Amino acid sequence: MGSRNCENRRPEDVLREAIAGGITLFQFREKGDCALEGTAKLELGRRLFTICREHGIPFIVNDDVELMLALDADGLHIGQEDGSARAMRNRIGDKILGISAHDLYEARAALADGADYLGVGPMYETQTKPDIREVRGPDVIREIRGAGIACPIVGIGGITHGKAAPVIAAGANGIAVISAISQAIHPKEAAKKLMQEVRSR
Ligand code: TZP
Ligand code: MG
Repeated sequence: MGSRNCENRRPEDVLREAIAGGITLFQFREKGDCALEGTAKLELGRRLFTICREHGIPFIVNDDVELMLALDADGLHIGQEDGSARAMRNRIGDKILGISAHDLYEARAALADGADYLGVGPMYETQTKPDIREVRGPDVIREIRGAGIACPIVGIGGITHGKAAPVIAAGANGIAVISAISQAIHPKEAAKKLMQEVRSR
């Protein structure tokens, strides 16, 4: 999540509520129209990182290795269009490296390049990311697991209450969501319900 995903609320408040609702990891993803840049992005990242630290929640930075290193965050997440994964692995040492994968081929390549976990999606249609690839649903995760890949996997994309269980049933360890929590009227309750659905599998 980033500031653009929080409508007219403070991202700090949304994050605090999400943590109170039970999220286990946070990724700072400052993207989209009017996304913060430079010092403003760094400062928001630092404030959100501090909140995560206070609650023992790992803090991952999306697609900005300089920011990740500047904050000394817990890890970096990159997509298929974000440059050489192997080069990123070398730059961040033993920090957590997450890579987005859309199919078995990309999953294998990501692990060969040093990914610690995979974000697989889009599971469902979503308004949050305009340039998503084809929606292939939880079956992609089933296919990746079927090939013997055992690393941590989170499903992502359009996951809302009622749609998390099929993602876990397909073999994911968890789910990554933005709008289902950040745009909820009550982010804490939304996180709690999603967590219950994940844990019920
Ligand atoms: N990558 C694939 S779908 C997506 C990203 C970052 C957006 C996820 O947001 P939402 O609101 O949970 O669909
Ligand atoms: Mg990216």
